[in-house]
Amino acid sequence: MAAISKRLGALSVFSLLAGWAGGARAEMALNFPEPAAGVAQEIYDIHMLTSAIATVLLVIILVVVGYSLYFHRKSRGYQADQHFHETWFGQWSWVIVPVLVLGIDLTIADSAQKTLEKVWEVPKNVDLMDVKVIGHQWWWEYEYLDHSVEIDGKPKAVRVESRYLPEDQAGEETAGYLRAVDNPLVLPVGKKVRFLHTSADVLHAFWVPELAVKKDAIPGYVTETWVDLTREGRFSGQCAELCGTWHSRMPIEVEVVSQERFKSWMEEQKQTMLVAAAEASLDKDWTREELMEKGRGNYNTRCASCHQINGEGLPPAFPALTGSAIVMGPLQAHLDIVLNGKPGTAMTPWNTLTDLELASIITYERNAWKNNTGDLVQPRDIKAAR
Ligand code: HEC
Ligand SMILES: [Cu+2]
Repeated sequence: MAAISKRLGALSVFSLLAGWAGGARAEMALNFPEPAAGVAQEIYDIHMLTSAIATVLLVIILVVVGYSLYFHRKSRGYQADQHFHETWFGQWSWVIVPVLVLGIDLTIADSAQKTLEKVWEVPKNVDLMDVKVIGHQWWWEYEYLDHSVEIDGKPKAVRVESRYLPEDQAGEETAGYLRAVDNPLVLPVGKKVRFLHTSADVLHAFWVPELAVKKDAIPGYVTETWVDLTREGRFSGQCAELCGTWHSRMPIEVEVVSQERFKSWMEEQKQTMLVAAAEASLDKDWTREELMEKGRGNYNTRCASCHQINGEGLPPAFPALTGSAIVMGPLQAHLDIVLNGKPGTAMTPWNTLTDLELASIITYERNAWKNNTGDLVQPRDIKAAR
C-alpha cells in the first residue's frame, strides 16, 4: 500500500511538472506539430507508424514481463522450467521473433527511403516559386526571385528583411519568447516553393518544423529544398546552426496565406519598394522632423536589436550610442563605421541601405536620447561619403 501511494505521489509531481511546462510553453505538445506541407506530412506519418509499432511491441513485452513477475514469483514457490529449450518454441522463437521484427523494420525503411527521395529531389516540370533564403548575423533575408519591380531601369527582386522582434513589440498572433519577427516570410497555400539557401557570413540553418526540412545556409554555396504548402497558418522556426552571439535571436516566421491574399500582399510589397525608391532618389532637403521620424523607424528595426531602443546598447558586447564619442564626434568617422562596419565585430557594413535610410538613421542617432549635435544629414551627404 505504502509503495503504491509513493508511486502515486511521484506521478502527481510528474503531472505538476508537465502542467507547468505546458503553461510556460503553451504551444508545446506531446507530439510533433501538425505538418503544413506534403513531405512533412509523409515524415509525420512514418513517425506515427513507427511510434505505433513501438507502442504495440512495448505493450506486448510489458504484459509478458508483468505476467511472469507476478505469477512466477519466488514466494509462490515457482520452479523455473529447465526444459524450455527442448520444446519447439524454445528452439525457434529466437529466430522467428527477430525475423518478424526485421520484417517490420524493412517496411519502415522502405517508406522512409521513398520519403527521403522526395525530400532531396526537387520536382521537375512543375510550376515552382523560387525564394532565396539568405542567412545573416543575425536576421533572415527572403528574395522572391519570380516577383520583381523595375527601379532605375533595372528589375529588382521583391525582398523582405526579417528580424527578431522583442516580445512586448510583437502582435498577439506572433507573441512568444524569442519567436516573433517584424516581417514574416509570406507564402501562398497550395503552391510548390523551392527555397534556395545561402548565407552572407557564417553558417546558419533554416528550420521550420511544420515544413519539416532543415537545411544549412553556407556562405558561397546555394543549396535547395522544396515544400508543397498544404494549409494556411503561421509557423515558427529557428536558425538551427550555432552562428554567434545572437544565434538565439534569429527566429523564423512563415505565414502561409490564400493565393488571393498573397497576390495583394505582393502588390503591397512592390508598391512599398517603388515608393521607397522614388523617395530615396528625390534630391531634396528633408526637414529635421522628417528625418527624425524616418530615422526612429529605421533605427528601431535595424540597429536596436544590438544598440537597444534607448541607445544604451548592451556593453561590453554592443556599445552605447547615447553619449558615444563616435556618434557625438565628427560626422566622417560616424558615417565610416555605419557604411563600412568594423571588420571582425558584429557591426557589419550597412551600405546596402538607401541614402535616405542612412541619412535618417544617422540624423536620428546624432539627435536622439542624450545626443544633441543638432546635425542634419541629407541623402546627398551619404552619397558623397560612399
Ligand atoms: C548585430 C549587432 C549590431 C547591429 C544590428 C548594429 N550594430 Fe552598430 N555596433 C555593433 C558593435 C559590436 C559595435 C562595436 C564595434 C567595435 O568593436 O568597435 C558597434 C558600433 C557602432 C558604432 C560606433 C559606436 C562607438 O561608440 O564605438 C556606431 C555609430 C554604430 N554601431 C551604429 C550602428 C547603426 C547605425 C546600426 C544600424 C544601421 C547598427 N550600428 C547596427 C553591433 C551592431
Ligand atoms: Cu544563424
